[in-house]
Formats: sequence, C-alpha cells, structure tokens
Amino acid sequence: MTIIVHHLNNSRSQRILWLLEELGEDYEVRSYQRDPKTMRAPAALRAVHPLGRSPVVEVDGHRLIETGAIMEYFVVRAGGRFGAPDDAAGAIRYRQFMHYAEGSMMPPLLALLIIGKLGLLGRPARPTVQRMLDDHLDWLETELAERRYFAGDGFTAADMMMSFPLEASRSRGGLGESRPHILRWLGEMHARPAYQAALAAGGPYAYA
Ligand SMILES: N[C@@H](CCC(=O)N[C@@H](CS)C(=O)NCC(=O)O)C(=O)O
Repeated sequence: MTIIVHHLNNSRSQRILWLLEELGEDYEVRSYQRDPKTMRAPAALRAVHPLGRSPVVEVDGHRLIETGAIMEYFVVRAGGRFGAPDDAAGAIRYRQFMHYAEGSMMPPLLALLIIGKLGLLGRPARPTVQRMLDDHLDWLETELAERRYFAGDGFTAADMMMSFPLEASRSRGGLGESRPHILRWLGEMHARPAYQAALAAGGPYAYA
C-alpha cells in the first residue's frame, strides 16, 4: 500500500520525507503551498485532517499526525532502524530529544515568528524570548560537543527530529558561528544523500 505524505512547503513535513528516504521507502508526496501573506496552510489540508497542519501521513490504513509520532511509527515498522541505541544512556537521550524538539524547542521559535510579524508592537518581547532560545542553543552546543549525534555515536530519528528547530534557529533565532558544534552537526545532516533526496522530492525548502 502506498505511503502518502501530505507535505506543506517549508515545513516540518520535510523531516518525514527525509526519514522515508533514509529508510528507502516508496512514497507519494501531495504538495500544499503556504499562503504567502499569512504563511498558513491552504484549506485543502483541512480536508485531509481537521487541524489542517502538516505533516499528515497515510500509511497502512491509518492517517497519522504529529511528526514525532509519525517518526516513531516508521521506526517501529522498519524493525527499529534509526531508533534508540542499545545502551541505556543513549536510549534515554534518544527519547528525550524525540520529545524535546517539538515540546520545548519549537515554542520559543514560534514566539519569535509571531514577534517578527508584530513589528514594532512585538519588539519589547523579543529580548526575553531570545534569551529563552539562547538557553536551548547553549545547552545543545554542549551536548553536541560531547557526542557526534544527539543520541550518541550513531545517527537516529532524534537527529531528524532536531533538524527543523535548529534550521529555524539558524534562519531566525541567531544560531551562528558562536556555536560551532551545532553548525558542524547541521552540515553533516545536510550532506546526507537521503536529506538531499528528500529536498528533491519535496521541492524548494528555505531552511536547507
Ligand atoms: N507539533 C506538530 C506541529 C504541526 C504544525 O504546526 N505544522 C505547521 C508546519 S511547520 C503547519 O502545518 N502550519 C500551517 C498552519 O498553521 O496553517 C508536528 O510536529 O507535527
């Protein structure tokens, strides 16, 4: 049965395309374009799921939402490939970063996006939110100074989960040369053939 990925341009669903490429799965991309003014998804995505957000994936007779849950579904389906490492500490880090990417790291990035849209009105809130994001980036820099990937020595789905918040941080959150370990990691992620194949499959992506 064909896997269908409902993919919004410049969005979190890029990570699902990437995982499917890493796994060597066949899949179909159904593309949706953001409204250039509001950046919201088109109404057509609400016809697929009431939340109208991406990613939505159709697989094995299920309709899945939520990037981390979708990733875990495919990891289990593939017999654990790109899943948690065997050692206990690595497995804890894997689970932590699978949840942390959307649960803790994305909220200040979303706040920065809204602050940016508010213009002058949003300006007073920016330093506070930027400090919140800086705490995350400082911690992640120390994590990636200690190990090559987020869970340990091996590349896992946790790295794919962490790509979007760190790409967004580079684009609008001040991530730059002062954090060389994160930049080293991002460079490695973008150099992966499957990452590049996912870009070709998904169309233009502003964060690569
Ligand atoms: N935590 C959810 C977030 C889903 C989400 O907000 N997706 C954004 C794309 S990055 C979206 O569809 N936005 C369109 C809109 O808000 O209209 C996940 O990881 O799947």
